[in-house]
Amino acid sequence: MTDTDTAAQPHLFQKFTLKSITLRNRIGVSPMCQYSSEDGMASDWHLVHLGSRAVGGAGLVIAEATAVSPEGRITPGDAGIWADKHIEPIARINRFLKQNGAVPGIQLAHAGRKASAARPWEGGTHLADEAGGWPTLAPSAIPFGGELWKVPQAMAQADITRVQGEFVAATKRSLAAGCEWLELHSAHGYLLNEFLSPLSNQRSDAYGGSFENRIRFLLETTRAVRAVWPDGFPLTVRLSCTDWVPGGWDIEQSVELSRRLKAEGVDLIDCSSGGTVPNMKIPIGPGYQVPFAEHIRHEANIATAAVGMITTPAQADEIIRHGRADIVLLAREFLRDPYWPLRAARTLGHPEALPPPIQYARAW
Ligand code: 531
Repeated sequence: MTDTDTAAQPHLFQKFTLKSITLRNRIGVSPMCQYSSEDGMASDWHLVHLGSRAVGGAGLVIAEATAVSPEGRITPGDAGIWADKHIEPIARINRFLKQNGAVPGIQLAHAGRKASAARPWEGGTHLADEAGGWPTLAPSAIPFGGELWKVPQAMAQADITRVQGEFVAATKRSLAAGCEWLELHSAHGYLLNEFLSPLSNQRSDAYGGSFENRIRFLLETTRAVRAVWPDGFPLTVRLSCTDWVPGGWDIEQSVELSRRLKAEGVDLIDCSSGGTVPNMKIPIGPGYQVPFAEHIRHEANIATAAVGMITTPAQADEIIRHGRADIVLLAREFLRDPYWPLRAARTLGHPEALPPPIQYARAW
């Protein structure tokens, strides 16, 4: 190792400040459904699942897709934040995350036409109402298809207004629970994403048809959420940057939408893809979604997160070093190793970039 090597901190371990919030490094835990809640409640599982990744050195820990209403859950086991009783269990987790150096985030979600499904390990297919399922909502009465066969109810204006109110109420509860980073889930074919894509939105009113109309539901929801979420706390939006289907939503629409979201006070775009329709042909490979984060960062002049098949420290550091994204979010790699950031600092030759918790120091 040369002097130059030791002098230069890996880019992955540089601090990142967004509004009044500073992450200790560029590594975040991507929201990952645990399907382990009863009546939406966060449990000891969530404390250990999220808490161990803060102990492992993540700068940001985003709690899984958390439903703004019972109807908005993907499965009966989803986490939720539709009632005040949900606040304290999340607050307990957030206190632990902060004590261990991570910024606590939450992803607010409504599953739209993909709601009312069995947990993945119970088959993942739609549940009939008699089998513990419930009626679903979407921009248009078009089923997702395949095993998600339920025909959703096309939302009336009253439904649109109610769901937007649910996002606002969920935002206030997130704040009360001590969350400092809030993400709206507008990807993977869930409700907000369903409005964006012409494949799932075939409305003929002000919320469908043109690009301007399809983005209206998300922009209005964002505006309402931003109004109650503190200016100093980051508001982010996860997008599926492309449907991977000709004639569907694509990266250029995502760039223009990102500009509009920035104007509404969104601070970062979390760049994912797919999930709007079944059986897409996706060129999956290491970092396959990074080009979306890079393109949006440069074209819309907004901070971005890269996510999807990011696994090695060198790969993650390269993404940050070359300005392809501001942060990386890891999902499955964090399931394999909650201490990934501690290991990454050592693999990159800079153990000083992330000291271990004092209790673990003799092992690191
Ligand atoms: C995986 C997924 C990724 C990309 C497109 C569609 C699906 N997901 C995402 C999830 C839940 C489970 C599996 C969420 O975004 C909530």
